[in-house]
Amino acid sequence: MGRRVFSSVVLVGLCLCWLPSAAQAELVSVSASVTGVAYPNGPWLELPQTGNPTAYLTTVVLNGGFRIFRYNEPIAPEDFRIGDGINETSAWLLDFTQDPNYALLDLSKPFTAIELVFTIHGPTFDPTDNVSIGDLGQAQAPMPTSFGTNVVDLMNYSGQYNEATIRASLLGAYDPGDPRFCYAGPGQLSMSGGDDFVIEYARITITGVMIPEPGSMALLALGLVSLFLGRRVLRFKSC
Ligand SMILES: [Ca+2]
Ligand SMILES: [Ca+2]
Ligand SMILES: [Ca+2]
Repeated sequence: MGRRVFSSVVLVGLCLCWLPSAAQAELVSVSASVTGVAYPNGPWLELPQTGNPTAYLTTVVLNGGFRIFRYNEPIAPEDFRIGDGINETSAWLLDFTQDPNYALLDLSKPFTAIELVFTIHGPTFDPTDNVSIGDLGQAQAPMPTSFGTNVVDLMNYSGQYNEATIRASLLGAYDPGDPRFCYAGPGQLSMSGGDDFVIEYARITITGVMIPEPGSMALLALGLVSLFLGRRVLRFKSC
């Protein structure tokens, strides 16, 4: 076997070894989070229990990045107290475009992992409460298992909360039609939760396929050309 043929065989061998790893997609993770303060140090607001209760429906108390309000007309004394973790709604916006890795995430391909982390406190735990993504509604929305930090795998949670629906929610725009909740454009998720807790922290981390960098594509093309030329040399020598 001549030296050129041997070199070509080595080249083809190297290319065959290298190509699968080059073609394999790399993964990238992006996160968005919101932080408030912990119960019972939250910004309680005591509204007077006189006057027109419906006027209170426009009152929003800010707890860091969380917006706390009474969803329905207040009736019980706790309804007039906003930020005490009883009978109230929290809303927040997760903005993934602030993560520098967001531009690297290929939104046209399914995500490989979606993790929700949230920390809640309050006077009385209610297992029927939930935290939801605006577009997906409260049906099957993640429910906390206890006060403190909850970690939820959202990839195949249930029903409306799966990879495809969450990715669609991230790609689209969501207008809640209610200024107390958060509008979410592309790259953002509008979330809310309630009604018997103060939320201190919320984060979603999404892992998906990384958009191939131009340098990697050029390298892949070079590998393919090398492979092609190597085969041409082998064929010529064997004639
Ligand atoms: Ca309250
Ligand atoms: Ca309640
Ligand atoms: Ca409740």
